[in-house]
Amino acid sequence: MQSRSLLSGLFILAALPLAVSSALAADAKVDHKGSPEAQYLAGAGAGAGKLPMYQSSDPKAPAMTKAEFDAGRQIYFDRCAGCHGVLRKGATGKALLPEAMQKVGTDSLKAYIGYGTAGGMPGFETSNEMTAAEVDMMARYIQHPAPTPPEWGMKEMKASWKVIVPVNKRPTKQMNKLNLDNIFSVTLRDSGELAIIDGDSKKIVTILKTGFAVHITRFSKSGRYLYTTGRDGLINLIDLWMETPQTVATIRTGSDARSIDTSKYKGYEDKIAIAGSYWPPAYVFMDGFTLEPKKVVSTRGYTYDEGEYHPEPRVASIVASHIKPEFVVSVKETGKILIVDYTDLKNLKTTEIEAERFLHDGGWDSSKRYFLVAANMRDTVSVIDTKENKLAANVKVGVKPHPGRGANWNDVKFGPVWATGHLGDETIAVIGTDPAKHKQHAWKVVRSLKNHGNGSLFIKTHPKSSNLWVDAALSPDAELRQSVSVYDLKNLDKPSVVMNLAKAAGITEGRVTHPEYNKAGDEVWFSVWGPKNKESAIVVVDDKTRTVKTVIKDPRLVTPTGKFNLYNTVMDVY
Ligand code: DHE
Repeated sequence: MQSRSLLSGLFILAALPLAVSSALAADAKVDHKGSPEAQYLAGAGAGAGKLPMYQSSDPKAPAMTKAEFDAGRQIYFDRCAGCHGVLRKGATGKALLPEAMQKVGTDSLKAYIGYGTAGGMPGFETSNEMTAAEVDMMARYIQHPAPTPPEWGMKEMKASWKVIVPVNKRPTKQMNKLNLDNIFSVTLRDSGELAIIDGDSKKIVTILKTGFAVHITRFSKSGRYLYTTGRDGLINLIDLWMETPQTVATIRTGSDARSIDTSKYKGYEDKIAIAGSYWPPAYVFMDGFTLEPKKVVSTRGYTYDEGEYHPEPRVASIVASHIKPEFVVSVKETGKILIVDYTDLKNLKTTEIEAERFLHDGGWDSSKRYFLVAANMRDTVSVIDTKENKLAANVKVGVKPHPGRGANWNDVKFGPVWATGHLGDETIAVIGTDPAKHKQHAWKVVRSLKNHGNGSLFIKTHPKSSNLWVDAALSPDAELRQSVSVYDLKNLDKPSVVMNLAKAAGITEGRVTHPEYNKAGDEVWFSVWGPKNKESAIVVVDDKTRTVKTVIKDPRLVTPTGKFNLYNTVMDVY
């Protein structure tokens, strides 16, 4: 296929490791069903596909009925926009503009979409994500001009905003007996729900309806409120003081979103919430107690390096500073970090820092002065000094770093360090983080550990632990993606011990991901993320003995992914 080689890079996508995709293509034994690789890259149902749009017609594009076009638009937003951008102008994946797509033609496009590419796109037909008819429809769809989803401004946000329980009707003290510091908020990805689990008894306290495929949970500084954002931009504010925690306000801040946080600085605790959107590309300040939208700021603009205008630079991670009244907002496609002072929203002061393009996820160093964020498509970790408000360093790491919030420890040789795993190789990069007392190691990769597989999503340790836990959740090898590596932080020259936690939970299909410690730092919780219609579980491991302590199973635990311990999340302990 001549056009196949011509186009081998056409659909290169954000985060799927090349080795994973090659393995997917090569290894017929790999289980593709409900493939999280495809879901990871392509998202799972942003809300933009549901909104009314103008459909323009191009006489050179292949024919489509209105029904096909509408279905194609929904599939595009659910499966493709995460990487190629809502406007198809390219984001972490390549641009898919109609003129270029028409040159490729329907047959070749069908082959790429159906079988995937060496550049990293999963095969949507081989993974059963799309039927042959849908692949054919999508091959035609992307030859048409991309419809633009509507903007979502203050008017739309206000219209979507609901206060279900007003502040004066909420309890004045905690009405339940939960040890709130040790609760876990667990994303039930494919059921559009959230489980609140009591970390002490390991019992499910409640399951709450949320936005679609909630991405993250963050908690207010006081620990009373829980905030989630769905991929569809629906935010839930949950009051943990109620007898049974319940949603007290909701708002839709956009149609495609991933990040949320709240003010942590002294005097501003709980007061201001901020949410970032992929579409429209913007961040929004809200009242922390009611979610009333206060101010929306667009992130459209120019790439930091080439000065090219980008129409949809998406908001990736947002963190709240502990040392200043500021939020740190990562803007993916332009490669900028915005440090936004929230003390005066009317006269907003923002420091714009040139970092690196394709910013994604990240966390604080142990001093909470430096924010380390992965620029995954540039194999870089950008380090932001939030005291001086400037870039401290861009550190070259392995292929497609993916830290979650990363892991901090005091290394026996190198002093304070922070670490990330990688999607695209088997290494774990350990970076020195203490320019004051260990200057020679600061912002350098001081160790490179070997993980049990590639496709790592999350890594974790705890100040009270001497273990480091790393998953390989997107490995194409079933044994590896069901296993985690545990390293002895006192002896990192020793190889890791690899534990298959899915097997320990009696689950055959599924992957093990997102280690999260309890407050005491003596247990580490893992999700065994099974297919939607099959069993999943949460495995609690005793950190000291490295043995399984409890397996939490319940038919309501549908596709658990991220888990957030209240205390560790509020205090940024990781
Ligand atoms: Fe995530 C964090 C974006 C796919 C589970 N993910 C983040 C953050 C961003 C992001 C920007 C940082 C938020 C912050 O800290 O403010 N994720 C994206 C994507 O764009 C991508 C690649 C595709 C998509 O369309 O969503 C994607 N993510 C996934 C998944 O498939 C995962 C594994 C399962 C799921 O639930 O969807 C997943 N992402 C997570 C989790 C975090 C996260 C659990 C929070 C990590 C933490 O410990 O803080």
